[in-house]
Amino acid sequence: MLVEDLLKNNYLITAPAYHLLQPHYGRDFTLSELIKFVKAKGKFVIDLEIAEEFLRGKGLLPVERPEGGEEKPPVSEGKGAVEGSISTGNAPLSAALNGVEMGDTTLPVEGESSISTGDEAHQTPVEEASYENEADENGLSGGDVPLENGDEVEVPVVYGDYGIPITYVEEELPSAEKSYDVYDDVRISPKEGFSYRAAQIPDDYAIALDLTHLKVSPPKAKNASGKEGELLVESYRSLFLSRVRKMRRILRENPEVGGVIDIGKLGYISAGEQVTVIGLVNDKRESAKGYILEIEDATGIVKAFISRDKEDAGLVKGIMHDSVIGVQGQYSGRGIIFADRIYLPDVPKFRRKKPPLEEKVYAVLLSDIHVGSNKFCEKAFEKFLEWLNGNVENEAHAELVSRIKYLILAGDVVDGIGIYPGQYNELAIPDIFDQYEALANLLRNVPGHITMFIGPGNHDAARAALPQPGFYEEYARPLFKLKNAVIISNPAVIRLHGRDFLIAHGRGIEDVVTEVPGRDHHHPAEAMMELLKLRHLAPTFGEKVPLAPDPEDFLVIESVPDLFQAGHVHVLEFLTYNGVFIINTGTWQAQTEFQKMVNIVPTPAKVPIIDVETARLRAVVNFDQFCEGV
Ligand code: D5M
Ligand code: FE
Ligand code: ZN
Repeated sequence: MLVEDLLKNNYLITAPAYHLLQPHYGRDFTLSELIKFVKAKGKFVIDLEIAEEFLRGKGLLPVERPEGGEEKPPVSEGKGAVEGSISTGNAPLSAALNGVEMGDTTLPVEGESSISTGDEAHQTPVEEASYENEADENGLSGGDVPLENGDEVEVPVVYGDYGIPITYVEEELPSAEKSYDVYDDVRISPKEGFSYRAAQIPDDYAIALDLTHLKVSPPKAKNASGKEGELLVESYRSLFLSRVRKMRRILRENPEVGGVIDIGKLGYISAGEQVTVIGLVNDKRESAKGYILEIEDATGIVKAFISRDKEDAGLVKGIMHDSVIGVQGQYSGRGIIFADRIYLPDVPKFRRKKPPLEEKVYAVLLSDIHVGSNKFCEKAFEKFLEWLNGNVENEAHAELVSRIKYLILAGDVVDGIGIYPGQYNELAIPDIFDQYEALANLLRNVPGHITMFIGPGNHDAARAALPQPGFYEEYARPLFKLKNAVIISNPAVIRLHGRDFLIAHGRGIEDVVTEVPGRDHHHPAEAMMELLKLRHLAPTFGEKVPLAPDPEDFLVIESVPDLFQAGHVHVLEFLTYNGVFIINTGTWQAQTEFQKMVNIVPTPAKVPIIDVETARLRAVVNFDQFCEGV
């Protein structure tokens, strides 16, 4: 059946086109011939015009169409098919492609992601069958629908793929056809004679933090005795206990932190004694004279007061809800500690230098490509690919390109479907499969000696809650098939030639800018520095960033990285904090309507190049002159 075969390949056909083509299908032309023809036209809806052109090309139709000679469906004597109506069964195309979610926000179910693919259209043939029956039973042959009270009203009639009339009472189908480019004709190969030094240098990478095999099934809703929610609460409890345990280990590396006791043992302490506790910050409040923090560990809860005149009171503003800190002070004997010191987990001020490398190698760090968005800077990205292939202006650029050995993509690699209100209107590629196909078509032009590391973000087909173990393979298959790509989790730690690169998409930044005074999304590297001080990628529970109820907290920054990369905010910014190079790598998407509304001003199409040896910035190459809307 032509319709089904086309649907399987994600092509739609209008009723008139169907009636024209079907009699010839399998006899005079094959499916792949038709698809090739339509694909070359950049269309995904086969309408009468395309069908005629196709048949004419095969000599199956007279060259000129007779005046008014439109094919009518042979099925009924009713009105002709509504031209331009797209056959998607009872699901209007806009609904089939639009009102969709990208996975659950908090509790995804294993193997059951609710990502729209436009697949709703695949139901058509089955539903058509039932229309056929209904149509027969009701004796519908035209546009007159008998109502119960005997009145008759005129309603528009649309013919389904099988020529069966379908009565649409409500929504008109969009008549505009959509067509889009998935970059399958973008083919760039290394410039002849260009010599890549990096191709001679052996690969040296390991994924030091890899969550791609993390099991993503959430705890069951009910426990053995049928009680709802208990297992979930238990999971979160073990997540936070894991967080406290890991942070204790980190804090104990600080020689200033000593004599830590469990909060539950404070009862044995006499008033006036010095104590140190480590725990989650449940609550943070300002009082007339200072700040009151509520601290919780596995054994109990205690309040800590720090007076505004203490030096460490300045640290309070950077303490986010549910982060873990240490507090040292005098125990009052009545459930309160008068704090002298506050310890953030933080990173040590100085780091031991790593042994030098024999040769310079570079890594390109990117994020938020947003392929599929109509604001994706495709031209700039293609220019960047050409540059990677040795089309450079001068020797300085040639040196950069020649030594690039790694390319890291930190999430939001495609724009996804149904991510924010009104996104559909800003999609150039309204299909998640095609978005990944398009991305892979671009990335296959990255020279083979460059290893790509690709991780997910909140726009990707992946678990929405953090951490994100990777992409759902069934949607992002083209990425998995790229020969020189390694799929990484969000977060991940990539060890390049002995240097640790912590890679995260960076949603935690959202909570920093809402919770920490003085931080905003125009300065994402500063917000990342706050996360690094707290040694956590997204500490706050229950605000903007959904955290998965995994039994272990993988968002703790357990070992001090040499470099910390995130994206998400779409603004390129970098700084060095206590020897860690922090960089937000911007985007390849020009400002969207939504971002205009919330005053986010992106800095698209900038390519930061990292010297792996020093884990510092070597250069930023700018392609934004090729990005429209900047
Ligand atoms: O995020 C792109 C930018 O938009 C980033 O700065 C976060 C911001 N953003 C994303 N969602 C929201 C909501 N709901 N409110 C305010 N700001 C938001 P991206 O992940 O690429 O959409
Ligand atoms: Fe993004
Ligand atoms: Zn994002």
